[in-house]
Amino acid sequence: MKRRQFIYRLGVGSVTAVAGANVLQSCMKHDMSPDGQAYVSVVEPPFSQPLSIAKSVVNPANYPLVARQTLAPVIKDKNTSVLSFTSNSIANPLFRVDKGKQFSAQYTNQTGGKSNIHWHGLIIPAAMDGHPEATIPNGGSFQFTFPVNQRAGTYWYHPHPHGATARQAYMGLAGMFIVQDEEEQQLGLPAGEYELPLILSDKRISADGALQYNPSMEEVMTGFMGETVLVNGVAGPYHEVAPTVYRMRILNASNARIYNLGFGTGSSFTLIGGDGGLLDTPQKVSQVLLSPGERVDLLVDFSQFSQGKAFLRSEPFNEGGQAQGRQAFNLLSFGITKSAGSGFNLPTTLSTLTPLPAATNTRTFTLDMMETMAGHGSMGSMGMHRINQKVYDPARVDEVVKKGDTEVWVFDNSKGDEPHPMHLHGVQFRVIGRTGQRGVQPHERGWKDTVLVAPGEIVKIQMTFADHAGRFVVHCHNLEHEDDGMMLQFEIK
Ligand SMILES: [Cu+2]
Repeated sequence: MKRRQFIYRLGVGSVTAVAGANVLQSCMKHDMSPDGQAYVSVVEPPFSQPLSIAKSVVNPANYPLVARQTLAPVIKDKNTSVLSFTSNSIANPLFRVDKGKQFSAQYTNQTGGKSNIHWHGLIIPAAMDGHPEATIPNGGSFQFTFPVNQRAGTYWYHPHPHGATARQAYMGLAGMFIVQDEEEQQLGLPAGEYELPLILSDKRISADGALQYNPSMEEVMTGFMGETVLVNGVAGPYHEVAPTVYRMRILNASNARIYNLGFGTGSSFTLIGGDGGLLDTPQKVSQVLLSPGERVDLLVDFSQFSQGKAFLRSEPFNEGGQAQGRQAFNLLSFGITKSAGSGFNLPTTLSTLTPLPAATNTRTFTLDMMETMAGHGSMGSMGMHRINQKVYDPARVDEVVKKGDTEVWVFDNSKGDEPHPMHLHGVQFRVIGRTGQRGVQPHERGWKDTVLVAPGEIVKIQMTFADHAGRFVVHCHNLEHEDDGMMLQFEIK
């Protein structure tokens, strides 16, 4: 069902409940573009704040991970009330764990509500995964302990309590989790000051510096976007570099905003990894589309820019439905002011991608808005976003998968008009097909845990459920869609 049809049905009087009237009012108050879409344009701040790089915590043991309320200097000369794992900052700890090591953290919840942590992309036991029902009450603690036994890659962590994930992640609770292994270390990729972990998230910030999170019903449909894009928790960051090759690990930790990343007209960069680590071979590109939850690992050579400056940017794109992709904007300013360090020679081969066994089962997941208003008494928790016409129900297991089986899962968004970045817990998958013009993208050649299914597309993924039995979830990583119930449970048995 198309969104405009949906709004129309609301408007013609099918909604009579009081809550529905309020919802409709908030809908009408919201600024809509001429085609009826909610879109929040990005406003570029002056790029004058130093880029903050999170401090690495290597192979942590019993790391005290306290999710708390604190004040952070998100925009210049203002203190913003945020949720964070760090005092007075939303630059959260960057965990670096060697493959084969045990990770442990003593988590304490001081958020004010129930919360937990999902270790996005990590293949760990179900009890450690941060299932949406496995929450810790405010004031409570939980010992996260799990072995890290997967290939090197850029993973991340964020809260996952059903219904509050979007607000808690938006308020600042997200960090990067890097797995390192020998295969990757042998490549001698740029490291130290030549490696930049970058977390992108957009916020709505009022003049007094307060973070706003108050999605209207229209924004539950599109996802909540802010006018200010933060990089590592700072608006308008500036960083000095040398005219040489840098490695950037970029995480889109935004609730709903998609970025079409690049460095401007005529420039190029090299993709070396995606969600689940290194690609097989380097991919030279000029843009990469990164939806919420996805990561990309790239090399950029600053010697290609002759003006002594460059920007990490987002370019216009067509895969965001009608609601986004119109605007180009800068994210991070680079001054190419330092003297060049040693050069870096890119290898022709990065990694070997083990082929998957043949699939023995195919499941199709149809992504759509609700088909009918019937049966929805409560407009406040109506769950408009559906997978196979179902809204998330913690009491219901939607799919049962046999441990060790290889399956193809099909995400069918052919009738939808919203982009849905689909994420599976508990496994890494391969993208084996996408209908339409785009096909499988260069950054999707390797292992993935989140894949953008744009409006009109059908995307096929394949994976082996090899590692851990238990209950996991598959959901949209547009966090407003997720909290709205666009999530199903699967059990590996
Ligand atoms: Cu979605």
